[in-house]
Amino acid sequence: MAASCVRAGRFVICSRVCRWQVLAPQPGSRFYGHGRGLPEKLAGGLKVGSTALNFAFVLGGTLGLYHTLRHYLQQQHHQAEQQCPKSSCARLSLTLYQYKTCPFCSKVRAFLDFHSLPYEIVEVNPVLRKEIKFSGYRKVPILIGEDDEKVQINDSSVIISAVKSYLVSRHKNLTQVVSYYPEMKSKDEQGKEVAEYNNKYWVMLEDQDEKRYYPTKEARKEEMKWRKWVDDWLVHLISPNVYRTPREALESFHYIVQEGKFGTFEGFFAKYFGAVAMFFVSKRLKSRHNLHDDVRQDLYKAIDQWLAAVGEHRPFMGGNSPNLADLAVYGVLRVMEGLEAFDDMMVNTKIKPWYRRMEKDIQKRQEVEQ
Ligand SMILES: N[C@@H](CCC(=O)N[C@@H](CS)C(=O)NCC(=O)O)C(=O)O
Repeated sequence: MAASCVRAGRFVICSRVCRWQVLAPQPGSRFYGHGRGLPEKLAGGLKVGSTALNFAFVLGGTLGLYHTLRHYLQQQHHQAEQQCPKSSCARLSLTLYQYKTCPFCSKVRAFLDFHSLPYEIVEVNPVLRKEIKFSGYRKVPILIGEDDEKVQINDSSVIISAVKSYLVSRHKNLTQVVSYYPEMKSKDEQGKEVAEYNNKYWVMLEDQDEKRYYPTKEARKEEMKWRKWVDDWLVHLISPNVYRTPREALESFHYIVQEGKFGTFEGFFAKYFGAVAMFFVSKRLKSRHNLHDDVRQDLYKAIDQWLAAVGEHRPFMGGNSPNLADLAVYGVLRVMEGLEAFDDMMVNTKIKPWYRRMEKDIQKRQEVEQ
């Protein structure tokens, strides 16, 4: 599987990726009492019979109560969902080794933020990568987790599945959970050794929890299918789109250098040589993945497929709250924020409402935690 970062000698050239958004709390009411105040407005501005006024008052009050109660119950549900049933969870510390602009890393951050898990970030220098010298696995993201003992977790999807499994498991510590995702070495088309992981889209659940997390078998299957789609397809549309033209490639690298960890010379080199190299690499990726000449068409088509899968009857694929597939799609797409490809996607597809809901949902969960 081709990554969105490509090595050119000692240099790693990555797709322009995510702006790490600090989800600052926003002022706003927590209560949705839409009905409150309605009778007063009616009485002040209009001549209305007392029966109608009473009716409006009762209706307004009921609606207000309903929305307040619903919001309260949703919060309770969220808190119950996030509660980790083991004492070791209180000691859990997490460190994420990342490139800020890598889509796989952004996916992991979206997941950790959604679950309001605190974590430290170590930004890796993409040229020397000495921050991950300790690791035989040479890609990012890498997550180091420590509850009872320290454990290294490689690969974005394994990280997400393993940490999710750990959060819901009643007895298992992180090391035990990670052992369910064994590494398998294989060779890619070029004969290069690559690491793959068993069960990487599978969240390990005890029988009694199964229904709580996945109301139906189809819900679990659907989540896995679309998480895999993100890794196998969506992620490969990012580089060809953000390096589509020399101007876009330069714009992307300007952002990468600004956000990443580069020395002065490295930064200069990365910006100009990286942009040129990546422009050509993106053309190679385009043919490797059989993309249209106009790569935007593939991006729009992918978004349409995703939205069709979510459907119109639910806010997220996960129903009333995002599931792991929603988080994966969101995590990957947001790496294009601020770039032309992102703006084009917003204008030429119907992704905006879902995307904004995702932003809001993650922000809301962080506010609740504060
Ligand atoms: N399957 C891995 C892919 C990770 C990956 O390709 N990461 C890129 C950064 S975007 C990387 O570290 N590349 C460095 C290299 O290939 O040397 C995942 O999901 O985490």
